[in-house]
Amino acid sequence: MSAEFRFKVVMLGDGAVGKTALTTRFTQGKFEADYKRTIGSDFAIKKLEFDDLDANVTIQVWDLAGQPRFEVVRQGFYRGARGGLLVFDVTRRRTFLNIEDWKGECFKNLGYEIPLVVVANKVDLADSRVVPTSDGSEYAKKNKSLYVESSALTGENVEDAYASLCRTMIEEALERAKGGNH
Ligand code: G3D
Ligand code: MG
Repeated sequence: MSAEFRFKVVMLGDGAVGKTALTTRFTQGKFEADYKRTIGSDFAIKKLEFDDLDANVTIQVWDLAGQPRFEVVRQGFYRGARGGLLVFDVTRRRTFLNIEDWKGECFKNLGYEIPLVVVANKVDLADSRVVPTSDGSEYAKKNKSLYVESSALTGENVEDAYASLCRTMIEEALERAKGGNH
């Protein structure tokens, strides 16, 4: 029998970097508005199978709608998260510089660190790209994070971003089961 895992994953990053587009693409259009929309966040569900690990994973992807004014929304958004996508837009350097703040807010709210994948999104816009691969991958390496270059528009590497994060989350869950923290 395969092992079953359930993980909450949070989408982090500035407005318009493609968090919702990535989530929608990954969950194949089954992005269901939830009652939480009224207070500023939504989640969508997707299942992935990892035959080599004999594992089935249910991923609950949480996406903040805009910039909620209330701290309590943020707390609920982060609560219980086991992984995150730190998304920036390769055509806007500011969004790359801001991922550090998103990471900080996430860890502060949770009170513990979670695996993150740095996602350089909109690589289809090659002509207006200003953040090169070297900058993104160096940041990810320094933060012991995975690095993926994606396009929610073409679908390039979208599933890969979530799937590679899943592998790390599975490893961490197995560590916890052996008697680690959280
Ligand atoms: P957000 O959820 O992070 O705020 P969205 O961002 O997913 O709403 O995306 C913001 C805009 O960027 C949208 O355009 C969306 O279509 C576009 N976008 C998202 N990902 C990509 C991508 O990989 N490539 C390109 N070319 N565009 C992308 P609109 O015009 O609808 O505001
Ligand atoms: Mg959005």
